[in-house]
Amino acid sequence: MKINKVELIKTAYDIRSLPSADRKEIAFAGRSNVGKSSFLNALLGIKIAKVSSNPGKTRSINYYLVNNEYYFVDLPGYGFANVSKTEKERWNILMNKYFENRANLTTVFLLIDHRHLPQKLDFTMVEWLKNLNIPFIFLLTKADKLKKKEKVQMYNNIKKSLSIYGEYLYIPISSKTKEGLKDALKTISVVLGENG
Ligand SMILES: Nc1nc2c(ncn2[C@@H]2O[C@H](COP(=O)(O)OP(=O)(O)OP(=O)(O)O)[C@@H](O)[C@H]2O)c(=O)[nH]1
Ligand SMILES: [Mg+2]
Repeated sequence: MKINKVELIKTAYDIRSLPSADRKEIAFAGRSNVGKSSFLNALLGIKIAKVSSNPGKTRSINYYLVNNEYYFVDLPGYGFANVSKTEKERWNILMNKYFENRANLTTVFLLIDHRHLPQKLDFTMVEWLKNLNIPFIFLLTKADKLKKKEKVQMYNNIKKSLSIYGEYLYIPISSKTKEGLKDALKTISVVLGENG
């Protein structure tokens, strides 16, 4: 799959504002600051998603229409400190409704920082997706920040800690060096049923 065209078509703060589920979509989920928006920008080859070193940049569900054919969805991150109870509740309700209502959702790409073991909320997200029978694939972000040896170690440790849930695909990526972006795009093409 080649990216030819990208448009931000919707910034939704509630479930009613989502575009109709009339085409295949994939979503990018993960802790706040893990690098979801950066990854989308790097993958799509365009600075379209807002990036910030302050966690909690993406609060809305952002819909990108790719090649006039697919929705790539940047989801608001979870797990940043200093967030009010009301805001957490809002996130919970929004995400719950999102995952339960998008019949066209093909796969969730769950981003985890390559440097750290998955945390409590990552496990919660995995359990959530499993319970709803939504397929998911892991992207290990910020791979550029690890030395070769550490990378191998962390890769194995992350995989091991999630093995209680089953066998999954793990793709190390870096939006900075572009490592893994081709692999990620190839996998995206496969889950969307594209050939090539
Ligand atoms: N070194 C390095 N830094 C990265 C990479 N990806 C993202 N970052 C940095 O990490 C910070 C957070 O990136 P974002 O893409 O905004 O993260 P996000 O997951 O969209 O965060 P929320 O919108 O808060 O959920 C920014 O300072 C980025 O520059 C990467 O591959 N390598
Ligand atoms: Mg973001």
